[in-house]
Amino acid sequence: MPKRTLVTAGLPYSNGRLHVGHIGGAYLPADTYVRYLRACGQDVLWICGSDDNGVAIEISAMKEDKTPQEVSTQFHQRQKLDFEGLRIEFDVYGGTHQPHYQGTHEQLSREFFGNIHEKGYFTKKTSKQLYDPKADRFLPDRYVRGICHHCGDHETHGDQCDRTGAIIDPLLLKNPVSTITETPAEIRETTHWYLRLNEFEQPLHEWLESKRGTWRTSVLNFALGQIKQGLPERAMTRDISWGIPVPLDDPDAAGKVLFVWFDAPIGYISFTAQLLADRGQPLDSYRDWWASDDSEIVHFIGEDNTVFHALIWPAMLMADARHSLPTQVVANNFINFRQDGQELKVSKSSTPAESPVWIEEFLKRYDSDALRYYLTAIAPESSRTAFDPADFIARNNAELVGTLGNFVNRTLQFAGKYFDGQVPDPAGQTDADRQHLAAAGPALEAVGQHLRAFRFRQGLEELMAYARRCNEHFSERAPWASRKTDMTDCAAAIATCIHAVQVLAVLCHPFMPGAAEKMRAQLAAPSTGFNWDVPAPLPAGHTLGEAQILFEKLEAGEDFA
Ligand code: B3M
Repeated sequence: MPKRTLVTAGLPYSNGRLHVGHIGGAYLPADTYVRYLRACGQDVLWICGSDDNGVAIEISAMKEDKTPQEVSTQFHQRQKLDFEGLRIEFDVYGGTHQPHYQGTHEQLSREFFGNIHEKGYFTKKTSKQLYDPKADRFLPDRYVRGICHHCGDHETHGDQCDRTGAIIDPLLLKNPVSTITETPAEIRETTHWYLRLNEFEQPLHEWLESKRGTWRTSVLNFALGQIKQGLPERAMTRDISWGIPVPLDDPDAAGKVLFVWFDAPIGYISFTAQLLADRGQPLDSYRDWWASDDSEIVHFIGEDNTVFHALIWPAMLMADARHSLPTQVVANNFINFRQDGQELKVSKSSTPAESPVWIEEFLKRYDSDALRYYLTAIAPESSRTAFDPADFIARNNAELVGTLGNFVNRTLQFAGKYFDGQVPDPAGQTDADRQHLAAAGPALEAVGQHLRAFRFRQGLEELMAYARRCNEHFSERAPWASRKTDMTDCAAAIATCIHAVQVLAVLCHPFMPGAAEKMRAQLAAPSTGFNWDVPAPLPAGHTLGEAQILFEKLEAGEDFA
């Protein structure tokens, strides 16, 4: 039985467009992983969707003079198109407040909250909170900013330290200011339901320790470090109007909603449930994925989401006790944008709207595989990296066009020109040919090993190392010379290289699905999906497809603003 794996990537807030940093940090590695697992014959579900509730969407709506529903639907649709353009192909792209998903999402979120409440893990507490007297409302999370009480030397929002990701107690912020009216915040009393995270310190510690050797140390060190400092209780309800009403029959709950970080991860489950229901399966069949020892759950996230996926979400799952804990949390660092020697954060306010760092803009000018390649090559797996336009163009031209594309092109052009577009007879294969053929299996194994261990960058390097060997083999075998002296030898060399193109199509598929498909079309190979195995060589006499350019050469100094 192939293993079942459920893969998720952090649900993007539906209040902005996606940029290269989002993609390289979570969605692309996850999509690459999914494609690889499927090529290995595994049963996979790939789940994502928009995070539509909460403060961030409410603030955007306020600023844009729209309703939260309008804002979230607009960006939900935009993000969906961006993902499709990049060939990031989820099984479902739900949305916590999108009509088709909202019902199931709300139902499961209410059940979660109700269950944890019944088990007594919440403390109902009236406490002091920051309040904006001008806007006449409380200021949870990103509604307030002030000087970070951990670092003491920079401004941050009321949910977490923008620099280290640590949990913030908004009451400890120095000089807190409302982000709605920019007036100083006051302190007033309000009632909320707090999850006593401290009760899960021990089980979380044991669980995290059991992940040593399989999880990235950065994730473990961060999470274990937080436990060491002590996990504060966290309010799981909020004084805002956009979200899921607190499902309690208690007058103090009136007008309050669930904390967005309470319901958002439940979105992973509710979108799974909705997907399976849409496929005609019973609603609770999601439990085969979420509550079964045969299923693994892998979360891909950006670094700032670590505290939620490695501590708070697992604590919720432990409290609820009806679902499995994540098998793996793969957190990547941020990708900045390098311009004129400076590293900048991509942001709505400072990055020009037409800059190709926004995916919508990128796709108007460039091919998605070029971006998939570059973002994997600079994947921020152990530290922050930067998207550098000059480097993007240079690597596209040298590596994709000059190495990979060049090998595929020269091989297929040669077969087209001198062998009537057919696979030539391999009978005269030499030891060098046989050695090259024998390198295919180890190349697949090496790339696969890296992907299984979430080392996407090294996986891609192995692929390129194989592509370079292919090019060298072509050059060493010099078919342009043997064509004039020894046609049997020439035929064997080209047959060997055509087989290497077949192998490259398999290797490329997780990273650059478009290029892989183009290679297969040029080979006119039977379309049986991509299997992570050395493909059977196309037989001599097989008619190849039309040769076409795999990757476009880009001009230096293109229009990255
Ligand atoms: N929307 C945060 C973010 O986009 C949040 C992720 C939710 S994952 C359950 O960074």
